[in-house]
Amino acid sequence: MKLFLIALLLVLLQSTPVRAQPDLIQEHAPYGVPACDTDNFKIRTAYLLCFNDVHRIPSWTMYHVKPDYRNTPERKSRFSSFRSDPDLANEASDDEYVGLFESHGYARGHFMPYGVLGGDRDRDGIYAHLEGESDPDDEQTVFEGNYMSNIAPQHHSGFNGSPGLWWHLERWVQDDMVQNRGEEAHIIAGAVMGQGEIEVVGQNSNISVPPMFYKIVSFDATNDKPQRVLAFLFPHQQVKHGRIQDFLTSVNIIENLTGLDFFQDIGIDEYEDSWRTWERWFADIDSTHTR
Ligand SMILES: [Ca+2]
Ligand SMILES: [Ca+2]
Repeated sequence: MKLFLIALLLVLLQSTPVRAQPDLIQEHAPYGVPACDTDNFKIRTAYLLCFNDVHRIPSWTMYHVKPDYRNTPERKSRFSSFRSDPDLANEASDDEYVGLFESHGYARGHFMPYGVLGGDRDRDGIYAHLEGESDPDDEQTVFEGNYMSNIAPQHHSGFNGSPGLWWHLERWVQDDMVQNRGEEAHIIAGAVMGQGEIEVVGQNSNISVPPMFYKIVSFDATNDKPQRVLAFLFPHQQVKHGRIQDFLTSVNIIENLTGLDFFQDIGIDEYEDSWRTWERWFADIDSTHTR
């Protein structure tokens, strides 16, 4: 018995520490988690997911962005393939998106973006790499970001791809603010489904196309700046018309449209138009993504 316990202890000491789920919730959603059915709520290393099994797309994802997470492996071969989600049954398959680009101009749009799936998340000094030594745990973190449950149809030319609004906002956050300026952010990326008729696509016409998307970006307080929250609400555009900051609104309006309650655990002014925050803290920052 004693030998068995010693052997067990040795095995435990050697195995890679897996981060506990409460730690991941605290990392990705320090201001509170909006409501989600238990079966559709998934905790991943790089993000939290609330999946919508009726529409077969995410309702929302929440994720922390910091400079180390920009160290994503090159998006090729095993890192570029979309994967089915082993923890959900009703997400769309990669095959169901085949032909949608040609027929509708729809890409497979990540909610939690590929560009911030990297990093040495288990702090063992090894990263996920396409070639050479590669950390299997950090690889798994990237694979989870490519699960089809993190994907919805998005217009490629005006929205998901360059120079679309979704693309510009992702790049502005991850390149200009996080990578170049060293900021950290907590982001909620989600879909607004609305009350009217919703476009459906796919061989069985059962993948919904959201009419609007939102992103609430909360930059963490720094030595000389307070927490700064920006709430973006984007119509799902076929052609980009307007700059990302032209689509700022209040957190409250997004709560109203989605029925969700964000920032439950802190007192921020959810009624304030986040354009004011933009003017005060971001308008002077020169960026190709805000022109
Ligand atoms: Ca590692
Ligand atoms: Ca709230």
